[in-house]
Amino acid sequence: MAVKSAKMRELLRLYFIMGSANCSDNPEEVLRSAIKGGITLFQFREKGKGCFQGEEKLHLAKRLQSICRENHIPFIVNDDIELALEIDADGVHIGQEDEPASVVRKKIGNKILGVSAHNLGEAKKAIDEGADYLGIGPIYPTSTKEDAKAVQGLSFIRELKNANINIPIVGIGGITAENAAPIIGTRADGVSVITAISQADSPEASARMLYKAVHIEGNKQ
Ligand code: 3NM
Repeated sequence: MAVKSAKMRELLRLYFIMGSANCSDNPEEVLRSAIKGGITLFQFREKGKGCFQGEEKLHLAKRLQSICRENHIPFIVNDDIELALEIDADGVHIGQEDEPASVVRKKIGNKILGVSAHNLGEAKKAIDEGADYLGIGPIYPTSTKEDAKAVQGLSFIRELKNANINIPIVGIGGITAENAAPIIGTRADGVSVITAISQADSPEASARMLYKAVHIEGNKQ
């Protein structure tokens, strides 16, 4: 673990994930707008149809990273450890198909390490191998991730809590301001969102509504 859990929990509150394929508008404008609306963490996830590769990907990453830096929002890179190291990102997020978390932890030192987990075995392994937080999903149906697993609702978050697993966790998949509250109600630390912000007419307004939804629910606890 590289970050104190309390700090990690705060950062996970409203975690915006995006790459060029998720935006109909200019990604830099979308990110600036989302930051104004209150996102707490950002992940660069350059995947999907027509996504950038090589130099183009590197340039977009650097532009988005500098917007995050200006606004003190930590910048996480999805999957691409080499890119994260090259631009000195604040962390990486990996799935189960990527290199083992233990190998990634060695490569990135004390940067933030997030791991997607879908069952107790994967969760325990990720924790043992040095994850700072777990991504849990898909909570609701999503069409953003082509190879998403079956929708799990809140059942796996409850299972983790019942097993006394207390690593910071964030829900993902089909989350909007309307359906975010139950996830926080299950004591997840936050929500991660692509479409509800990246495709909104106003990313700022959408982020603000999500921020309110998670805070109102969080304050009840
Ligand atoms: N990971 P949206 S679901 C990137 O289940 C990702 O691990 C998932 O996008 C998982 O907010 C997902 O548009 C897509 O539904 C989330």
